[in-house]
Amino acid sequence: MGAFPQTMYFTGLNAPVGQEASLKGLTVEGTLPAEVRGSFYRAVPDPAFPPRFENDHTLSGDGMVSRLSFNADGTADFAIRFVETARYLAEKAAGEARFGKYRNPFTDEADVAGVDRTVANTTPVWHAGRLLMAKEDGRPYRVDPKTLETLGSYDFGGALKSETMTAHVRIDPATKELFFYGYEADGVASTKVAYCVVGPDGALKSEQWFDAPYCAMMHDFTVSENYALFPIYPTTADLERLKAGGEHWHHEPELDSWLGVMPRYGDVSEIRWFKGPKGVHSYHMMNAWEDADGLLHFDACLNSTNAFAFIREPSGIHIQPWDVRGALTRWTVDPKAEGGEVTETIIGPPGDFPVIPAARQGRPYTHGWMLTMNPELQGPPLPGGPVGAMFNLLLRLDMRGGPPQALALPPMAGFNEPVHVPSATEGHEGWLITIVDQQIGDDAFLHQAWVIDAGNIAAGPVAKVTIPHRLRPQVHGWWVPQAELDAAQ
Ligand code: V55
Ligand code: FE
Repeated sequence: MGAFPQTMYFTGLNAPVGQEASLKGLTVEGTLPAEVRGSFYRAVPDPAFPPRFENDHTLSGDGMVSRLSFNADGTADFAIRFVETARYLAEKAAGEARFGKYRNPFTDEADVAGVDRTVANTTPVWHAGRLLMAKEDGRPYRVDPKTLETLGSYDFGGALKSETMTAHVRIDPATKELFFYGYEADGVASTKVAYCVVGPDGALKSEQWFDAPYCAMMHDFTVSENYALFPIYPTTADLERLKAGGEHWHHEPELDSWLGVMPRYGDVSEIRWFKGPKGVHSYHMMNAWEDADGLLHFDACLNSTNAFAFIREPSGIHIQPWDVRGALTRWTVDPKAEGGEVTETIIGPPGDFPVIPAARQGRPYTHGWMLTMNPELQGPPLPGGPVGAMFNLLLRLDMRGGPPQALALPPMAGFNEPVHVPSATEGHEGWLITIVDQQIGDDAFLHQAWVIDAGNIAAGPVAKVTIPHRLRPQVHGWWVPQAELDAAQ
């Protein structure tokens, strides 16, 4: 096997790092709020070996789990380790990549046939005292929250039937239940979706299977107080294409999108399908909530097509990244109706990585945060991430219609998705922590964690921690308060 492809997915900020590290006692500049005590976990794809296919991309990278811990004494520690998946271990033993294309097992070498091929690279999920590294194409891997040691593939103590668990879960703030689903639940390109509810003790209480209208990339979903909402966008998989060695996903602009809605403790036979516009796509939802009239609102970072060029191109969609249209978009339905069409309202700017306070999950909410591109930036954005450019504007959106707040970065700098740290002070919106990447020379980067007052983001960071280790862009992160870590010992 040769070198890494010299494409945007493996160069610049996206250049593979693959170094495990443990760095103690990092200096915190500024004033770290006393409430910011705990660990910020991040999922970082980082291929241990050059891929077997030139067109490989970010989403195939081996999962690394990183931990930035904010200690009682006001210092910070940083650590990052590979998730030792069956795939990572098999390739490490071989000394080279043996698995083929993204989510296409038919392109793997024969000696790894049947080996779990997930790379656990998308979200560190914390629930019931367990840390799970999740990716939507397989079951998660459990890791030790202190040492980051891999504890093995996790199936809820043998209870989970689905072969997959999404990287986007929802935790009800009142019941502390974990709601998740797995799509392609019984094999690649299947329409089977498993809908699961886990009790606050971590026990899988229910797993029900249903058929999606077609096999779609179901990256995220939401729950409201009373409903579970499954969006279906026309980025589709096809078994024959996979067998022929093709790509897992093609985007199909002529297909309808759908929103499946069911009572969240109901039976999957109660799912009602509401039709949305053709050809649209969203990776992430901000929230779903019910109003006083019983209408159900579903707020997503919606785009006119799939945001990833490596999905558009094989689909024959040849447009420039800046020609992808997007907006924070609300779909409203009457959940008591037998079906119908969604009513669409534009409620915010283009962008992605929506964040809300965990306490407002599934409830009416007054504000949220997201990332976007600064239209006024005088200079280039920082190339990096799966789209090819890092977001460079952090927004606080007022969901009641007030003006947004913004925090802009200079040219050649980018934000990773923030996590929200709640505040115990009445009326205080808490804190955001985000890794900011800056290019400071040829292949030289500065990586800092910024702690920002969530209600006053325009003021800039109140504290910064420089991480003296080369960091690749993260996918998602999770904040775990120190008290929860201590309780999980
Ligand atoms: C995404 C990320 C993935 C994936 C599918 O960001 C979609 C969206 C990091 O892996 O497999
Ligand atoms: Fe995601």
